[in-house]
Amino acid sequence: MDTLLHGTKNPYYPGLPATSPQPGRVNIIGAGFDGTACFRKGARFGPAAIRRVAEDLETYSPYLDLDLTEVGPFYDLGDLPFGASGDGEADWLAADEAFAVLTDSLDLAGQGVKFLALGGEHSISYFFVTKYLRDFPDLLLLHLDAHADLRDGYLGHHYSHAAIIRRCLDHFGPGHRLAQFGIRSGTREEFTWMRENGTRYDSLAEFSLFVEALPPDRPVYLTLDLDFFDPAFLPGTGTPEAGGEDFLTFIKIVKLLQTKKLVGADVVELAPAIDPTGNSEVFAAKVVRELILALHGEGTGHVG
Ligand SMILES: [Mn+2]
Repeated sequence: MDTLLHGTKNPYYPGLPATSPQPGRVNIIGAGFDGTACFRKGARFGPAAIRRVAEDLETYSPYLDLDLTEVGPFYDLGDLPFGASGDGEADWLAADEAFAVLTDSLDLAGQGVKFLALGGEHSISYFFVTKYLRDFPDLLLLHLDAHADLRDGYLGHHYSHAAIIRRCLDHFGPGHRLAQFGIRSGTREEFTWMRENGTRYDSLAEFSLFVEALPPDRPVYLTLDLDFFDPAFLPGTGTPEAGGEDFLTFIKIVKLLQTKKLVGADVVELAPAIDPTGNSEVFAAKVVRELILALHGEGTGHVG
């Protein structure tokens, strides 16, 4: 069985096409899916939009003082194949299975395989997060999002994008931890749960202190829902929420993560057609560039 759809253009010079995950390297993988989206669909076109506009971005980040052409090769695995039955859950499970076929024999921790997934609605993070939880018994899951995503299923979908953090928690072991920032929408029950479990950080100052205090060898996975950003900056997302963060706040967080052991990340919920100006996809591609660079650290507190 062919696990990946190939033929996509390289997103970034000098990103290289690959048919299997490359050890010790950043591996980009697209997961274009919006089968459980409840409000406005279109996230299935996110990966293609990011790849298209990324070709026109500078490869140098003045924020991190790193250049994509200098940090060593990284790879693009193409897109995960979702089913085409029209049954959201069945189609999603097909991609979950494809990712399992691709990675079941890998030990992400031992082999240093790093994934950077491009969504797609937030439910696709489940494929990656559950694998990371298996391979890193002390994983910290960092969740940047407008929404708590802690519902126990939503509108009939067990694996709904509105329930995705809850579905990841199903796989948490005693050494795993969740930390959330940017959350400004959810039910009273979700907010009570976050308060009781101490997962939600209310201010950037508080959240920064938490990240700064992490041991440099603590593995961190970042799941970034682009509606973390204020819709004034990034309107091209299915469920926008006023009162969000800006790009420079994100950069402050990335600079902290650069000194930590960032082992994987996903960037989800870009729905390019919702923003006819095209600014949202360019914004998202810039976010992705910063994360590729931040992922190039060796987990020792240094980069390069
Ligand atoms: Mn969200």
